[in-house]
Amino acid sequence: MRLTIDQLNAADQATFTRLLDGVYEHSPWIAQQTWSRRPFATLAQLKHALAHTVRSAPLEEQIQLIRAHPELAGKAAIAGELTAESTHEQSRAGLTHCTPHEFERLQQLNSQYKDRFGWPFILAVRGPRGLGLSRQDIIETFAHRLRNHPDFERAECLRNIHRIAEIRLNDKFGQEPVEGQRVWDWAAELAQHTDVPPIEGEPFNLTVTYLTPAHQACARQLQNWMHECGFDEVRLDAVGNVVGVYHGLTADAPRLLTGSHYDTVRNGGRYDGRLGIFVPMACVRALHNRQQRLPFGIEVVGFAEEEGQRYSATFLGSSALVGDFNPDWLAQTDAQQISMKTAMQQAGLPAHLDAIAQEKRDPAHYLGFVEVHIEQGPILDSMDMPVGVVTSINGSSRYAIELEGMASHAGTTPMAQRHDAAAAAAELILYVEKRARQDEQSPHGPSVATVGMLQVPNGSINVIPGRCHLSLDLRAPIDTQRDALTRDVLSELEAICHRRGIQYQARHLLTAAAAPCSPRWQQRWADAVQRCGLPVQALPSGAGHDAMKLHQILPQGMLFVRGGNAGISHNPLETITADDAQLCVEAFQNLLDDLAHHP
Ligand code: HGY
Ligand code: MN
Ligand code: MN
Repeated sequence: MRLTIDQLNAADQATFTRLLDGVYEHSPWIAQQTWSRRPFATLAQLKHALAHTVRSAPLEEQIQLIRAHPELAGKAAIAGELTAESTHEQSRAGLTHCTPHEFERLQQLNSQYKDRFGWPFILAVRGPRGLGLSRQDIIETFAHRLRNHPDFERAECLRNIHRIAEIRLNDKFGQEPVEGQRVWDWAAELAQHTDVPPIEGEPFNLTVTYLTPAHQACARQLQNWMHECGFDEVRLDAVGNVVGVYHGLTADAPRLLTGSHYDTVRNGGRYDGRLGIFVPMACVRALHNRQQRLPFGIEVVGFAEEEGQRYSATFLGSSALVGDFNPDWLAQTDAQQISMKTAMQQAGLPAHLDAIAQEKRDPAHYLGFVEVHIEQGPILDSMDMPVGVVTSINGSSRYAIELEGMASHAGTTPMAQRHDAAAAAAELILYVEKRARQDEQSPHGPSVATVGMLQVPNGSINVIPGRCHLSLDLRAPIDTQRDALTRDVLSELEAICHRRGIQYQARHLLTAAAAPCSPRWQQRWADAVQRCGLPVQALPSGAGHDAMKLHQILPQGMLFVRGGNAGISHNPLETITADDAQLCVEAFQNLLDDLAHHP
């Protein structure tokens, strides 16, 4: 008999607790304490309220909750003492059919883990999609998590307990996050295309940079899916953006512009950017299947290049849409000395400026720009909040720094006579970190600064580094703070090089203005999230997004979704759940509905 939210809202505390029996393993106190927060508008709100009860509980109770769970393929399983839910989950994940080697490995991991943390390893074995992890996935995750810091690992166990509870609640309610699973599956399928073929025994490396064969395969795949979803127009534009248009009541009706990028960083995650293409695609698919037209059109753009990996041309795709494509980019060459112009020609693109200039959008034809994106940080995940509304996007500046000292013999050159380029770089790196932290209490929000690339070209173990290359990525919530940070770092670079007798070149790569999100579109996202029954969590974006380019010509608003693994991103561990993807689709549908009724 399926449980309903009305049943729970009408239940007394004892009945409420009984109806939710088994959701949190051997821990009825969570339902008991959450009862007083009813009524719940949606299942999503109930899930968040239950998680909030755990988050507000004393540390000791949280640890007791973790300890209430059985080990994976552990003693309780062997003795047949698992709860019905755990039995179902562990057997569905194949943990009752381990090979002797797998079983042995799991016993070893259980004991190492227990010795290190003092509680059992908790993993939602039904996984982020809900279909179930393989034994290999489980064992690899188990071994990987053994290395975590205890505080991080305790939080990770609680995240997995909430994921287990979420799946158990879905089962009780007979609910399946179908649209979220569709988005999740699109991400999994598109991630099969990568510049770096899988290396035996190595984790899968997702790298899709501008106009490579994998990038072009992604563009074809996105166009095919857009056709299948029922878009009226699908095309590849002059810079490789994939553009899908679903008409409004008329083909020339004003449009909502949305989308995100489909390129990735090297060895990146499968949701960064792409999620923001798939979510509106799923919404268009649902409208098409209902043969429903809105008073406005929906234009979904898969931006071809946002990360600036192959060429230093960050936000290239969205720059074309705002008429800000830098002509110098065409002559830029990649690591193989292939110019962007040549790469475009090889990919069958026009590769000339007037075709690119045609891509500039007339803002008069658009209502605004919205982008759905993973948060790429720990805030939402640390609050058990599935989605959040972005207030502003950090401004950034990027530089490529080349230091030139003097290569000389590591054994004979006295320390006081060295011009060590790497030591100069090290001194700058520590300054960058210290200087960014000075802004931690800034009223506008903190700055962040990163040296993400550091290289001693042709270095040798017994040669003092004569040259050193490094990158600077400096960000702040407002432009004046970003500029002060940049100014200080560059003047410290000057001082360090003067002191050490080092020559340097600082090549400016990018300055992106901070982009405050439009209050109107923040409110639209907030209303959309509230209609999902969730509290509205506003937060700034430390990461840059295509929305900050569209900000130049249109009001923009962003919806963030929490990432698993404490929101890690630009990393293969980047992950989201199908249930959270479902909430993104539902929130987007709420926004479309609101826009249709209150333009
Ligand atoms: O670096 C960024 O902020 C974005 O992921 N390109
Ligand atoms: Mn990114
Ligand atoms: Mn991104």
